[in-house]
Amino acid sequence: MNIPTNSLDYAEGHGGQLVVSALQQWGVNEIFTLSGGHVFPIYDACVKSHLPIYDVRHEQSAAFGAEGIAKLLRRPGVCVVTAGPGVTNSMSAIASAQFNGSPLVVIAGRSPQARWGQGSLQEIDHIPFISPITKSAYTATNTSEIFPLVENACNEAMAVHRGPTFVDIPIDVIYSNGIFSRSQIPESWGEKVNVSQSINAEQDQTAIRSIEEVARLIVSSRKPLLVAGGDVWMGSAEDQLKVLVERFQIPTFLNGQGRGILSFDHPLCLTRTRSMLAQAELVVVVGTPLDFRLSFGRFGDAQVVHIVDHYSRKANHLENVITLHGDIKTTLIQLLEDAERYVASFANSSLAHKDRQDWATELRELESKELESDSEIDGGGTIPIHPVRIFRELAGILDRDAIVVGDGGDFVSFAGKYVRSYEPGCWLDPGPYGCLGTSMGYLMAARIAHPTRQVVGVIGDGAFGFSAMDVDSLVRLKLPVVMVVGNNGIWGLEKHPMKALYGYDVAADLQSECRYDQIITALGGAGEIVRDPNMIGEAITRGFDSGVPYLVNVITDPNIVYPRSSNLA
Ligand SMILES: Cc1ncc(C[n+]2csc(CCOP(=O)(O)OP(=O)(O)O)c2C)c(N)n1
Ligand SMILES: [Mg+2]
Repeated sequence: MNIPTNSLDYAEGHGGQLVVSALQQWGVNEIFTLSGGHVFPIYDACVKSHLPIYDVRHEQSAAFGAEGIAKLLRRPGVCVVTAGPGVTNSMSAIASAQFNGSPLVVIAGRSPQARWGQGSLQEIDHIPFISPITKSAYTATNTSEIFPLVENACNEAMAVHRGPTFVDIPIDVIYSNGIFSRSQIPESWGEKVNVSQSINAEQDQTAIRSIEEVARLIVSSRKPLLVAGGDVWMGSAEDQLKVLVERFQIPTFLNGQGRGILSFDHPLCLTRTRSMLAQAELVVVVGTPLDFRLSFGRFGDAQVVHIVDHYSRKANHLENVITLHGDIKTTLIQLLEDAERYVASFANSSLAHKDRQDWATELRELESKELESDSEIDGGGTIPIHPVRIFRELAGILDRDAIVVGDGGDFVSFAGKYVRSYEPGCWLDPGPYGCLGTSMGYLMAARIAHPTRQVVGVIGDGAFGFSAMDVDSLVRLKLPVVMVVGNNGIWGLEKHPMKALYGYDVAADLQSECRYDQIITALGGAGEIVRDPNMIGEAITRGFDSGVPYLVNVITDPNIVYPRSSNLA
């Protein structure tokens, strides 16, 4: 969905009503918030329009919740925060949304315009510090600007390359009445209110020429590999991607929101053999940056092709990469057409070539061997539990459309490797900004977006602490989810590297065997502690059956280190 579902030419009311009318054009069906008098009129409008309000215990969860909705439903996710600290508390989540290309729309209160500079409560100019982490950040200086600014924020957030946008509204402006009339937008508002902007970037002409070249490479390469990421999902291009890899039999890795575009059991889906990227002749990377997760785009001698949704996503640190930019779905459709033409006109395409078939077979066999060794890795019945054992148990319990939220260090790296994704839009990780504390917001979003599916969080004990109080919101708002905490009693991803570097570590220990399950019980949910690996499965099943937020506190072995090969810095 790349256009507003319902475009209004006229709206009137107090500032809150103008905000909500503008949001509803995009099918926005909820807001996440933490209370503040600066934004009461928005609540009033939500109540009158029957728009659900999800109120949380820390603005980080409001912003992550809204970002989660944006990622799962591919439309603007909206949080409403109060002036000053409400905004500063949201900033890590806004920065995460920028890294993830998520259409997060942040509407904030602001101290009164009429008294600006006189020292009102929470008076701070948000725009200078919010601008660098958003696509646009504006202040509504009169009530009639509110509707077009909020509309613009949604359009801009959804336009490629997607990302967060921000509007703040002074308290004296939002409490006043105003009208919006599309035919009467003053030209003097300029780019601030550009309601006629095009939503999608034009397909670039030079890109169209390069598409032919890439098609030729795909057809003629004897050792191709493909990597697809979140912008394929966000650009609704998952079907085209699947057709491309199936038609041209390209073994494929998926990362971030791209997971599940090929199901885990698809013969072309690879999860364990990333090191083979360095052996490929051609690596096509679609809809994900060439960052630390992909060895900064350096794959041995492979020719690298990078397909991105906007020219700003080009990897400027690399040379000799062929970059195609423009709407990903359109690019893939064109690529498919050109590749078919190339196959038809050149009998010597390598599609049927033995080398190419051997390559696919080699990868498949390697992948199968790695998968078979899972049961050796997870330590079987060892106590304390090996974290990988948890994912073996989960694999037997989760439905194919279950939503898995990951928040933590090593525990989430294990999750990334061992969780099986079968459908797109079922995996929420923090993304390349790597911010701990996403889980409660993302879990709320998952439950709201998909009320009947299994929703499970896999959360490090350290990560859990960042948003633990928002278990209260899950309970209060009746959003049942299962949280599996990998409790190794340490900040694992920091403790082990520090020890390796210095021979000792500091500031990396947490309480051993802390009863996180009792926190959730105290807050009105339920939970249990698990020390025996044979009890993990039953405990998780009890969680799904409980109908309340449920925490399975699994005591894991602090000596297990995730075997990390990627260079984080
Ligand atoms: C907000 C934030 N603070 C600090 C970090 C640095 N950091 C990355 S992983 C990690 C450890 C996470 O510990 P835990 O959630 O218990 O997972 P474990 O590594 O122990 O499995 C830390 C502190 C971060 N990524 N984000
Ligand atoms: Mg830990």
